[in-house]
Amino acid sequence: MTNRLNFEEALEIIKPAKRTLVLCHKNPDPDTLGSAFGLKHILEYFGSSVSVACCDKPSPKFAFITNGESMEYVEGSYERIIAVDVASPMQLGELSYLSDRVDLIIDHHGMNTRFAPYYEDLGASCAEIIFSFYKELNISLPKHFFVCIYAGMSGDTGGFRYSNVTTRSMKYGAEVISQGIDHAEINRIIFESKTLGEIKAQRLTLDKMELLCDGSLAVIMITNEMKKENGIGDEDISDIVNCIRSIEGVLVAVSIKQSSKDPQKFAISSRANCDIDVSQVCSAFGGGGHMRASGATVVSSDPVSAFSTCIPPFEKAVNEFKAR
Ligand SMILES: [Mn+2]
Repeated sequence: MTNRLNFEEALEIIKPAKRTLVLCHKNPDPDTLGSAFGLKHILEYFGSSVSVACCDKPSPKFAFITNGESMEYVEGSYERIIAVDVASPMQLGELSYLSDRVDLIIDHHGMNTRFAPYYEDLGASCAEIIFSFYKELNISLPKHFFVCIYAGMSGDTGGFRYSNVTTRSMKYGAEVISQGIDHAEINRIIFESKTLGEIKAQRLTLDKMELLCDGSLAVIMITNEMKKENGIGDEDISDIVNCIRSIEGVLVAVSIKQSSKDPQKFAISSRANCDIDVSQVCSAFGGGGHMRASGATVVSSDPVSAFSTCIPPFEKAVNEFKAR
């Protein structure tokens, strides 16, 4: 039995006024946040009361999307749960126990595990889907809705630069900008503003990274000990994979981050600069994502064994690509 919903069916789930919980994926990025808070405007338009929750605290710099809400999950009698930009129960992190109560998944990951009724559209961002709902509904929403949508679209396309950008992305981007939002300021916050902790994490990353496969594979492992020694927190290392990805000649960049809460858990983030399908490597570890941006969590006794579990499959993928 398929639980795939078409556009109209998804809208029919969204419209009734209900107490609603919207769930974001762990390590919340501008797309999951922008999609959730954008959807909140649509739901509120139809008379719903809406809470947005995430297992991880969003970076304070995204307060322009979240309005500074804590997004902590509060137990409540929700009549409807909607997950946005969430590809699998695992991506809900500590809130994954809510996955079997989800009524609707709205997602653009090609690898969604479809753990609940889902509406899927393989556009560049989940925010594009939320914007397509708004267009169909033909309703009037506050300016903040467009701020949320722009943040999501720009976040997942690297400022409308990545290979996932389509003519629809540009068209929607233009429509959103025409609402008079400060798009330059949104891009500055997302891409150019870093906390001191993030800069410290970058320095540590450049210092400790390793180049494998003759410089084609860049790897950084951040252990809890390294975090402590350098005075950096988990919120500071969310983006380090992009820091090593920009090195000339690197085809794939991988970060491995030891969990502060459970030291035997290691979060892998991978990025490809070419047509190496890193989601395939990550799916072997029970993770997934997009072809050029993917992640997984690996359980390992210590950082050294985590490294020797995670890295060889990436080396293999890079070497095979180079041998083509
Ligand atoms: Mn996304």
